[in-house]
Amino acid sequence: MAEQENQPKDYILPKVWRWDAESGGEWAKINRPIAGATHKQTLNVGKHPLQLYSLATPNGVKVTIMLEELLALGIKEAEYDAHLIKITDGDQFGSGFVDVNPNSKIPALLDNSGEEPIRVFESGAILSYLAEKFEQFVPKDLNKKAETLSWLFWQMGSAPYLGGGFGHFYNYAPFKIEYCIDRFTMETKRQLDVLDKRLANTNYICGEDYSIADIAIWPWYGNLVLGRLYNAAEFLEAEKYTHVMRWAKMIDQRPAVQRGRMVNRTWGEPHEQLHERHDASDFENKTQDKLV
Ligand SMILES: N[C@@H](CCC(=O)N[C@@H](CS)C(=O)NCC(=O)O)C(=O)O
Repeated sequence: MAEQENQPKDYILPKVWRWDAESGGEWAKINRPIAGATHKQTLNVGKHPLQLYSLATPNGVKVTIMLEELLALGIKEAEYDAHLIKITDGDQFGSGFVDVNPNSKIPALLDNSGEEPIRVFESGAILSYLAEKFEQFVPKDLNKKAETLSWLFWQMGSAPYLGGGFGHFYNYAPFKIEYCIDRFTMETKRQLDVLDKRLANTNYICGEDYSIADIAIWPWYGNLVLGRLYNAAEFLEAEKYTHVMRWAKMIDQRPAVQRGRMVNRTWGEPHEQLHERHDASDFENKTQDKLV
């Protein structure tokens, strides 16, 4: 009986779709067809100029890597508080969070350094905002900037096929549907090949310089080939994308990347989990192995 419940049911398309049954799967409880806040919940605000509300998913990690890279350059104005948003508990639907991101998804950033707070949502917009604000990791030259922004937007347009498509049907869906897995595996492998062909000719995504394009792409495609995402490296034959693998390993060595991966992480090894970051010393003193 349990086995039967785990199979796709015959589906008769209704005239109008109604939200009357849970779709099943790990994310079913937080998925809703309507936007807006479900409850009042003010956000905590720390002492630093930048307030980040996030979780260490690939989209969240893009921003913590960027901030740690900026701090590694000695830019003190990039100091930040990273507050944990537990998306499985529905924190993204709290009224304070929705004020910062009406789309109810992490990451969301509040820049309190000026007279008026500036909100920024969408990880690509946050990377672009921070790169422009601090004049780092994006070229000034218009031709080179065009290339960097093209790859940044490539990531923003492509990753939903990897996460929402491949990752969802390969990993999270309550039953395996061959049609969906075939469709999104095909696209994911095509995207890996796009990157592989590019990285056969360049050291980093946009040439010799590390940029926001690498910072955006690595948490998804780097972690995928390193076997950290959906446990799918073997299924996708990740080792065949040799140039992506070389690049993924190179970026994985960066100290700021190693720190960025830990922030707002609530799973994995306790010494790699820093639930909230309010000070640079938190990496030494406040990881989960030190707190328990
Ligand atoms: N395009 C958005 C995607 C953000 C996104 O999908 N965030 C996920 C976690 S990776 C989330 O907050 N999900 C919660 C939900 O869907 O309710 C970005 O890049 O910022």
